[in-house]
Amino acid sequence: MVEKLATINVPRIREDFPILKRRVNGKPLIYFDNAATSQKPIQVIETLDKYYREYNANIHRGIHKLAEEATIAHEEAREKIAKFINANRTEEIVFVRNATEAINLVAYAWGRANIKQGDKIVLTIMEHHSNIVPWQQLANEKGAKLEFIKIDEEGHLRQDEIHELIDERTKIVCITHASNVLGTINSIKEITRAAHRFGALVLVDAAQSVPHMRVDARDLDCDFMAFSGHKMMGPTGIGVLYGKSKHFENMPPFLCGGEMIKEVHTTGASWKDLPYKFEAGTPNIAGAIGLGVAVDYLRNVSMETVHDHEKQITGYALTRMTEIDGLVVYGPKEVTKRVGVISFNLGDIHAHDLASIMDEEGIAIRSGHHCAQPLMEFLNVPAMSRASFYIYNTNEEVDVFINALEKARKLFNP
Ligand code: C6P
Repeated sequence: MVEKLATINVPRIREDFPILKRRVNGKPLIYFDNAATSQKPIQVIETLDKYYREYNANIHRGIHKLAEEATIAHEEAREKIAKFINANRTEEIVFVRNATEAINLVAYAWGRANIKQGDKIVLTIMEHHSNIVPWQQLANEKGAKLEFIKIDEEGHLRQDEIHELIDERTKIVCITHASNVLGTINSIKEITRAAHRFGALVLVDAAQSVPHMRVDARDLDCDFMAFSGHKMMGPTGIGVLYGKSKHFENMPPFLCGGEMIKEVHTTGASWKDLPYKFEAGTPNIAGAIGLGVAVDYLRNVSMETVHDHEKQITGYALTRMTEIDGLVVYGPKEVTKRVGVISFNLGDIHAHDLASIMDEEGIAIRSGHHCAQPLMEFLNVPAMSRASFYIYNTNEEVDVFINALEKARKLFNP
């Protein structure tokens, strides 16, 4: 457990992240690829180590001591996550591998049972591929139609399209809470109000919001919410699907096999109660327990503090980036309207070349289409570079990054 931090103490927080002591290409590592995956605090690393050293066992079936300890720790993690996003009930939290699997679960289990020919699925143009392709597959299979809410010049969803596209034929609206490219924070409550008026459900892709700001599933009133543990200081291979229990209860299972059944006969089978109906096979036990500790860590810092720090560093970086000639930043200008993700291009330098130059300086950024090709097509941009921040990043690191950008600019445009 970390001590409660009244205000953010970044040097103290950095001590919890052993990887931040690394040097890359002879330079101190500057990790600005947090939207891809975050680094892990020692509390999470030690939790995984302790689990495998001291109480590794399969859960929900063993009578022995180790099985009992592992089961308790796994279910405590579920409770922590339910509280963290203010779910109504613990059984509304289903453990999956990642946000991608969570969305696929809904598209297969809810989608196959509820979508018919002629129905509409409304997405937005800023969705990650994980929140597009499962719906394309479903729509192809059922003869349903996909429609995309587009964005204005600043990267905000177009109000007119929200109200035009969500209509009586809409069965589900699938929307990212925060864009992994533009950083835009979408107004989910407005979407849920618009969708529920027509009896449509709302799935929120919260992969880029839950790690960085307070997210209250009950307040948003969304029907489903998907996020990944690895982007919020937890281990890889563990993610969460939140769903209102009334929907989960009426949905058929997604994957079938052990752990999710009540009884099996040669003639058929019956399902366990929620949430186990959706958790077939041996789960990622260590991953779930590790994610619970990541949630403890974030709660101790406080999500308000996390968000405030990221707003501060994003604002500082945006201001300093205006000093670089030929640098174009995408997404909202106002720092309160975005998470700590800044996508950009610098003159004619290809995003991958820029990322390589940054790497030489020990700076990890991402480049490419960021798994958002429809957005890239809409903006008519082949690729972007992206810096994304977390609570352990500092303004001093931003200064090093700005110097490296200026160096790259001079290299390509002497
Ligand atoms: N975005 C990025 O660098 P998974 O891979 O299932 O943990 O997360 C998928 C996903 C879904 N939605 C959004 C908004 C995301 O940003 C991501 C992951 C990473 O932007 C990897 S492409």
